[in-house]
Amino acid sequence: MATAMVDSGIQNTLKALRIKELNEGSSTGTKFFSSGEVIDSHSPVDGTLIARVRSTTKEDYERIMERASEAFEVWRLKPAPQRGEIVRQFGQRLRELKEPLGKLVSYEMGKSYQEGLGEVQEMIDICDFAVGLSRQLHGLTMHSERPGHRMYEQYHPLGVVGIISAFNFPVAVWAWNTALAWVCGDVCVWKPSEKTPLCGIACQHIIADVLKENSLPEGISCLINGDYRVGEFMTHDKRIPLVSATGSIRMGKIVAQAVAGRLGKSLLELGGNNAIIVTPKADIKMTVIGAVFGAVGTAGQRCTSTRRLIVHESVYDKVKEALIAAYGQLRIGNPLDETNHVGPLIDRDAVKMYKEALEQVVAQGGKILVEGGVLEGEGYESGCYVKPAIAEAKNTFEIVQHETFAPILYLIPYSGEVENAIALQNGVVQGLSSAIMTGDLREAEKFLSAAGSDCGIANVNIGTSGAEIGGAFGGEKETGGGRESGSDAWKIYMRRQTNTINYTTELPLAQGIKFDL
Ligand code: UN1
Repeated sequence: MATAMVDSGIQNTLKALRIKELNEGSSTGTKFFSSGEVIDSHSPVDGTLIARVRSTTKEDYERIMERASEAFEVWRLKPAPQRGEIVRQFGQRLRELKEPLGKLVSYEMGKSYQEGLGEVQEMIDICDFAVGLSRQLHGLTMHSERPGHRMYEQYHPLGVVGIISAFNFPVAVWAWNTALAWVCGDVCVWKPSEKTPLCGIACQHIIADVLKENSLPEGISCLINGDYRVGEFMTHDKRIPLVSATGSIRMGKIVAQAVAGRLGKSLLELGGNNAIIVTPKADIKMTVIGAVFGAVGTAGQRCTSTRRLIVHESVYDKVKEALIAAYGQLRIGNPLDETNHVGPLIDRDAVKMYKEALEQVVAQGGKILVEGGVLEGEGYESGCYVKPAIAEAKNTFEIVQHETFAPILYLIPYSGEVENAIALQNGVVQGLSSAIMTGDLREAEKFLSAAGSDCGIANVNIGTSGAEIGGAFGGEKETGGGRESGSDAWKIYMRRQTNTINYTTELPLAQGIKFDL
């Protein structure tokens, strides 16, 4: 049950990340091994069985939770800047391992090597952010209404944070959560997607080494593997005050209800149905670059992928033609070959959903502008490579209202003022990312106003994907309302305590209440 045969470049990558040591029953290579049923990790790049990983049983989970809880006792009392130092070392290790980890992300998940490296860069960036943050976990000081009293607030660690992440960002989303949670004094239990278990193991190895070198308990970072049933261990576990989950709206609703049922907190980053509005004042060249990268980058499998292009009728034909020409240039193939633009979808189930979506858009009255299809033949043996497609559609089509995790772009015309485009953009249940392409200040400001985009992210003259870590990341409506990574997203990983201290020999009551004995 050891690593299956893969080509030598990948063997070296696995070796650098110590994944070659994998064998049955010790899937994490650390003391936190799991012993449940086997999960196969197939690369969508070439269909190879890269490795087999054991999933986590309930007994394993209990053991891991014990270790996590013990580690929390130690970790929460370490001064935050010292916790930041550990995260700094982790970021340094990521710098050293950027290439092999980026390559594993590319090979196991299927995104381009450049995007794999970009994902590791996001991890490094959030570590840097968290290191600075470790000296800035500020609360406020307030004036007490009572004489001789001082009032302030402070933030304390929460405890064990549960992280459930998706296959499409198999390493970065974990880091957004852990880097912050760790400086906040929390310990983390992570369930990566069962579609990308090796990325999880690689990350666990990296942090486990850093913890060991610093004589810290490995329970600060724990890994569990498996499908939704393993995720349910955490959502139902009262010892986990916060569950951060990234995935589909369907999954998010289940997680939210389970966690709310025990009055825990959840941080949800769910589906998007992101649009770019293209007004008559748009720069068409910029629009095409932003739209094409947004729609076909990561083979349309980002939460932030551009799914809808809402184009003013006066520039509609021009934009349409430019897009068709650009799609004609796209090279689809092995994502480790840097000359290719589009890699495979994650698996054949995803291909099936892609095909169904294209059938449905036609059945619902849409018109295909750039033909899709599944690629066959040499280099496409995994059966996961598809052609990015464009369809003319109406916003109200049921399929357009739905997030299909595939490179399908819907072109939707609008007429009249920008308000009409904003109404279309907001006319979906999801609220993650949005963008407007315009050189007109009034249009841009309307889009950003309180009557503008209802999304968590609203960009001007930038596409919908590729957010930087410094801003809070997440969305409204059925995207779940959570915020991760930058700005003050750290606050969800801590509990706030208000402290009032009386330094007099009297005990005056607030609100002027008299209670004389
Ligand atoms: C996701 O798809 O879940 O903004 C995250 C972006 C990336 C993160 C996407 N920085 O496209």
